[in-house]
Amino acid sequence: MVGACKPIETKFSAAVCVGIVLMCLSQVSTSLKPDDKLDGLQKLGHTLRKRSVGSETASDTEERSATSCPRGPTAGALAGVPGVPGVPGVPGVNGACGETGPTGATGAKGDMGVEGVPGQKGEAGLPGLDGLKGAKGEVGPPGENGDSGPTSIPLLASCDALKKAGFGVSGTYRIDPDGAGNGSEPFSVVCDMTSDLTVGYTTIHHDKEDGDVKGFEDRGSFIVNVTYDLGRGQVEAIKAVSSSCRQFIKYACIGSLFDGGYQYWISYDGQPMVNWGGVPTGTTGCACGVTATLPVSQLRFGDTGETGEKGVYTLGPLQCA
Ligand SMILES: [Ca+2]
Repeated sequence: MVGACKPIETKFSAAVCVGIVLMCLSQVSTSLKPDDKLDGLQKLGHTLRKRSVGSETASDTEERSATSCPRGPTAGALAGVPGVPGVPGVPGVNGACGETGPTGATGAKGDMGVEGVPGQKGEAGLPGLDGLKGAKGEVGPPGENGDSGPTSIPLLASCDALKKAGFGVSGTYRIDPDGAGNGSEPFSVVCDMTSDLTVGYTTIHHDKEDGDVKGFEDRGSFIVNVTYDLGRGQVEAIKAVSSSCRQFIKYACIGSLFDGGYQYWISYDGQPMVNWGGVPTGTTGCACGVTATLPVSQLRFGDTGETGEKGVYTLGPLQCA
């Protein structure tokens, strides 16, 4: 605010000048009492004369500087009452602004602000990693004793032999048809213990139990090769200790000739067999139920090449007892 600053010397000088003028006016009013002034002259005459000589130069100077003041007896003015103080002069003009002061000291630390509003909830984080595998648990208490079953299954020659020995549950058993320590090693077979009351059937499955026949016209041109679960040596060993074997075979056809040599099967020894049944009434089994010819090694079909001609075959497992 430099512009607001004014030199103060001007105001001070004006105040002193006005004060001098008013003091002179008070001397005029005091001089209106001539008796007091005359008495003063008589009492102080001698002294006044002595001083007037020595101070003549000063008196002349006073007259020139205050020409507006009425001149009275010098002795009266010296004896008069002191005048009233003059009126203060007019304030002088503001002085020039001073130089910028040094930087003040750092103020004290302010109070702590108001607590802020809580922020919004953040997004869900990524799923955590899988935990570490837990430690191995303690060993549990021992279980209760089971029922007393057959302590051991005897190694017999066939399923029928096992059935006769009291094992009536169908399932997988180990047999040794040619005897322990003789011929082939023992092997596992499926035993059918329930399809007959007294007979246990050693059952040998294969890979062609059923299928469609279509698109082959010539006699026996549709060929189905049958592969059994047991090798030929094991099959022969089973047949050797069995009194008979059976295998279910069926062919259902539409628009296709069954007779005439179009459909036949190949025996285990490679002979074409056309006897699909035709057994006399009252005879169990079929004409093909001859141990020497079973099992079926191949199926042959034909007369299914024209529109509306088709067939379905079914071939069961070999069962011997
Ligand atoms: Ca053996």
